[in-house]
Amino acid sequence: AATSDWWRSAVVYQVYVRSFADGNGDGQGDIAGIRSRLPYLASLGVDALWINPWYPSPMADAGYDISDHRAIAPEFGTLAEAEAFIAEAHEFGLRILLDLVPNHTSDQHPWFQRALAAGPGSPERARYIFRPGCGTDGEEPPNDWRSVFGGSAWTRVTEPDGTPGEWYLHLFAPEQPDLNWEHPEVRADVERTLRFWFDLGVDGFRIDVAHGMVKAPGLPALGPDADGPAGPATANHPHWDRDELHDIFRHWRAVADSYPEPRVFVAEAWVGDPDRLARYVRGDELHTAFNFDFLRAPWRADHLRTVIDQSCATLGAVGAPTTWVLSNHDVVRHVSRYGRPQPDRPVHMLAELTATAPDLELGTRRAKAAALLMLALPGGAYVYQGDELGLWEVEDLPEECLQDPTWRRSGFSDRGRDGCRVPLPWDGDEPPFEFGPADAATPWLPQPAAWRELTAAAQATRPDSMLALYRSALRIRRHHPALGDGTLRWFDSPDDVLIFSRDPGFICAVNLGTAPVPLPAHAGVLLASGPLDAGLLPPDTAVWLAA
Ligand code: TEU
Ligand code: CA
Repeated sequence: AATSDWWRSAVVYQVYVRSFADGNGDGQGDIAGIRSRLPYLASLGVDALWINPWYPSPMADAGYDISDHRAIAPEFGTLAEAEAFIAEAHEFGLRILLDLVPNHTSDQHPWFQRALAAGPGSPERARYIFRPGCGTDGEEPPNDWRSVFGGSAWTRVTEPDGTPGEWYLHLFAPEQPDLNWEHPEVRADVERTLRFWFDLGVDGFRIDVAHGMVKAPGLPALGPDADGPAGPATANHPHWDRDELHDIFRHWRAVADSYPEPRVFVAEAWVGDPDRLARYVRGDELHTAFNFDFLRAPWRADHLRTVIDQSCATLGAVGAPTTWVLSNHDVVRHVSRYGRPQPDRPVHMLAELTATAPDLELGTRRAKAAALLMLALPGGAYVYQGDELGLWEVEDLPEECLQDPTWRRSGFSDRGRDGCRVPLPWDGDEPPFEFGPADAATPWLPQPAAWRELTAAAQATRPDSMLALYRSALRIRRHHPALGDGTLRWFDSPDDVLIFSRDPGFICAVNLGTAPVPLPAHAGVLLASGPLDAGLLPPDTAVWLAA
């Protein structure tokens, strides 16, 4: 592919900074840690890194509550280090995407602090969404909107004179007040943030909650059933996926396109269906969007095939490449999802899965097959740190360690997202597995002792390891002319088996059934996710073949 088109087929590795590698020994990952592991990332064979928020933040939502968009959190490093890191990553051939969080700021952002101090009716309040309450004394929230993390989406403030006053909107935690996207200063400030990081050499942004930002005039009530499990259930939702968003994206695209080297966007948009998602990636808007339908599909051939066909068709129709994601920092790791009985509906929250412990061996076998499936599909793909090590969800973190706000806000019923954010095991026989230097503080979340089998060092020398599979697959993908951007063609196959070809000369077959099946006619095995049984493809196994 032409270098200006790199994003159409890129494999992007998601770096969750706090849990990737600890350079200074305080028990939290940081920029120095990522720099020290750049050779690992380059040899893995990915094309780009997406760095989760690394900006100054009180960390009420792990950095998605930003108090300064154009600086680096001191616990992660300095701006000079970030600049050096970006340049160094480029030397390793790795592009850098950052996280843009335009829907809200931290409640410690100077704008919000000034809004609190300035009082009702002030221009400072106009940058956020403040409203008087309902009820006789304004003691009821202004409307029925719910926070994604549980409870009302409104919090009442104490006015500068000490009286209970207005309410402000937060679609996430109370520490994340929503910005008012009708306000020209809000729009201008985010564009300034884009330019700031583009000027430092950043290649693009992942757009947090790209389906948020714009709210319907008058903030109409949701009423019952306005939200489905995967996003807005209605086309005219009061605060998700609104038509007015697309004007904002067109402005951002113009900023990106004003740079000589392409700068790109990927939307995090939880929307109702693929047709709605395709609206985010029209030619003059965002370049790509995460495909959460794939992430949410159970390990079942019929579900996966439907999602693949729909994604390719709807995004293909607007000329955008598809993307594929198996896990990220918000969902249960797929080894643990696939290691459980598979439901007949989309799923990604721990609460939606059976309470029984997963069969990790089964989950790992399926995760290997899923990696070969994903990396053979047309378009780009995302690898969440630890996917390449086959890490599972740590479901038994001690409650006193849990930090994710969803745990508290759910009334302690949902264990939250900490279980997929546990620090990576790099080397050694016991925790902390060289997460930091020798005398480092204990990592911020404890790692399971059983990860001794899964350290990067242990897997590097084991040819049947998850890491070895990812390395081989990414190497083949990089050189094979059929892989990356393009189309696929399905072969006739039994119901539980997916077989497709990519031209020229490539076939992928995945057995999601319970009995071995014959391999399709081929000219040689390129790579298999597990042992093949004398010309047969065993259950929960995938294979790449030369056609
Ligand atoms: O996530 C947006 C979002 O809607 C998901 O958080 C998802 O619905 C949620 O994880 C279910 O509990 C983005 C970030 O990825 C997430 O980490 C942030 O917490 C959130 O935005 C707020 O910025
Ligand atoms: Ca550190």
